Amino acid sequence: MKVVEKIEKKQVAEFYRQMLLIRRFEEKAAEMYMRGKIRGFLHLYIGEEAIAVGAISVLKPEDYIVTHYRDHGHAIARGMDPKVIMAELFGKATGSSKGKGGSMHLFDASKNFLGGYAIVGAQLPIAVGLALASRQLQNGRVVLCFFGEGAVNEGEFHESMNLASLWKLPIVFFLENNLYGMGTHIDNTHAGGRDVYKAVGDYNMASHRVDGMDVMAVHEATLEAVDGVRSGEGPFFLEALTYRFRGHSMADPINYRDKAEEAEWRRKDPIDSLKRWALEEGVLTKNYVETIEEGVEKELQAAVEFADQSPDPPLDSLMQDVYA
Ligand SMILES: Cc1ncc(C[n+]2csc(CCOP(=O)(O)OP(=O)(O)O)c2C)c(N)n1
Repeated sequence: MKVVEKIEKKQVAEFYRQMLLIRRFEEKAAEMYMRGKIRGFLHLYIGEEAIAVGAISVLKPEDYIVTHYRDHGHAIARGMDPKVIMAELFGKATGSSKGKGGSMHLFDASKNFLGGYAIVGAQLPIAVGLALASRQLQNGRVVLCFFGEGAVNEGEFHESMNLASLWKLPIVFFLENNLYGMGTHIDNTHAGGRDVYKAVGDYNMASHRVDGMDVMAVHEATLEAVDGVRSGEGPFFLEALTYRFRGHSMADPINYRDKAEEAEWRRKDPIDSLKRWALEEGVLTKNYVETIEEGVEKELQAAVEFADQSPDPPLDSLMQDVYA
């Protein structure tokens, strides 16, 4: 665990609470999917929690977040209510998009959490547009845009890097490199090798790689990146190395990965690592950790009950909020 000097105990406890909330939320979601309560696509973020929590902790409320379809972690770290997210997954009228968006399209304008995009790389030009608006309006807002390594071979990735750098836009591009795009390893898809963060040097953009399993390291790296971006230095590219512990989606039996590789990454579990470190170093007491864990369980129980008891969207809302 990276030792970050200025971090307070309160912040460490909050990192632990949020990461655990995301992990348990998704375990519950997987269970509800198996029971047929959640249908359609469900992509779990389990294993990658340190990134959403470490990075989003740095933002101000007025900053924007745009992300991909593996979005539950980002939404929870941004403070969206797990009840409302679970209801959205259940397709209920009380969900964040009245049950019409589902898992891949979480959205909350009041928190400047602007989605949840299912098309790989589609969030990048949207994020660049938001950053351009921030610069034109001079409102000091920074955009944090998450994507996977599958997006870096898309044309719009390169267009986005180019314009963001050319126009010195206030945006942090955050690559969550979990090594696999669906069933394919990065070595079989990316000609530029494993050091993706170095490639944006060609766009004259500052970049850095961080351990995506270490919430403290992610927090510190994002803090530096956001500070520079906010002060007008232009965009920053951060790459975090991570691993999704589950399949690409609930439908993926993961028969393309080496079990020894999986076991090695599981040993780096970001939640276990933080807990072990915090207890060993006396940053948090066992009692306090247990109180956090109980709180998370209660919150999730309430979320599932809320989603289950909420009404379906009424039939006459079928054509509402539909743009054609
Ligand atoms: C433009 C486009 N091409 C293909 C797909 C199908 N698809 C969905 S997810 C995915 C893999 C993306 O992998 P990555 O960006 O590494 O993110 P991860 O799922 O690993 O978080 C693909 C190919 C899509 N949704 N959009």
